[in-house]
Amino acid sequence: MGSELNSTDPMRLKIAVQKNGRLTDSSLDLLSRCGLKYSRGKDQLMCYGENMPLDVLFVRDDDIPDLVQEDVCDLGLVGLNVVQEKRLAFAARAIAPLFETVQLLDFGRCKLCIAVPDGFDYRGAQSLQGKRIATTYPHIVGRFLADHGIAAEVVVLSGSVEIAPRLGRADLICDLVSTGSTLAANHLRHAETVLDSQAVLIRTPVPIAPEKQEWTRRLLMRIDGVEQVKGSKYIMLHAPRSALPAIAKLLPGSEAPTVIPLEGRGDRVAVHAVCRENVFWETLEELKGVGATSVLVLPVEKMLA
Ligand code: PRT
Ligand code: ZN
Repeated sequence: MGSELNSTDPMRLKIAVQKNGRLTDSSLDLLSRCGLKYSRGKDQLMCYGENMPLDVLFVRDDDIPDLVQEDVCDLGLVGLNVVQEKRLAFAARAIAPLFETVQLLDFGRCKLCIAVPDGFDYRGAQSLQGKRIATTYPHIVGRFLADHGIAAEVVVLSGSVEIAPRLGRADLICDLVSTGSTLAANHLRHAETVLDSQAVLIRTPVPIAPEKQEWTRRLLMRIDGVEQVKGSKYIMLHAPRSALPAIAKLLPGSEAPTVIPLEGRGDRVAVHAVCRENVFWETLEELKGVGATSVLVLPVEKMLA
């Protein structure tokens, strides 16, 4: 009861997260990695941050930009596809969008694609002329058609887009694809990518109440820190000083490694570096090839620039 009262406190930050879907686990994992402790009951619509003045609202992903637009939430975690569709829908109604993308996040990757039935002779956007395209993204598809000067009919569906051609409701579709297995199972094939999508952090461009600004700043910095270390590795090795230029070339995305002389080992030094990309066995073998020994690769948990 106490937490319910507190969670409507206007001085607490609110972040909208998908309630139950593909983005839910990764969104909550991101907030946990930012240090948020919360308790979530089954079917709960809101949960109260126990160690930060931050509450999580669980909603359908399509509602997330609206909640930020209406100032119910300060922040949201949602697919770029949803953000773009909403932005174009607002533009069509001459409404200024009150949500802006702060950061791309390393999950929820997919592509919004035009897909055609097997046997459809697709030769670029011109092949869409006069066709019926089924989609749940009418504004993005409308923009794509307008950009290519194509007149086609957009058939708006709320789901199961992939079966529209078989049902005779459309000639082809525009839908999200990740592995491609849904397309294959429905005898469709990728023809064109309309949008590369992934989860994004959105926020209101309206100035946040001064009482919430400090925690907004801290949370955004932590999210940035979590995103930066995803896939990053800390690498330690010993090598001859003369091999340093070759080692710098081999270490992916590393900046200014720390070089420490090794007591009583003449020319040999210890090298410590953060690599912004994964370090593969091939790289370790090449490092060995230029004289590196005692190579250790460790995961990076947190990073504050
Ligand atoms: O109930 P709610 O409205 O919140 O959920 P939802 O059903 O609208 O969304 P959900 O959970 O399916 O997806 C949420 C977000 O995840 C999307 O807006 C995208 O940003 C992202 N995402 C990533 C995907 C996919 N990958 C994806 N593959 N969203 C949907 N799909 C669907 C696609 O529509 C198609 O039906 O998966 C099928 C294709 O997958 P493959 O692997 O067979 O190619
Ligand atoms: Zn949805």
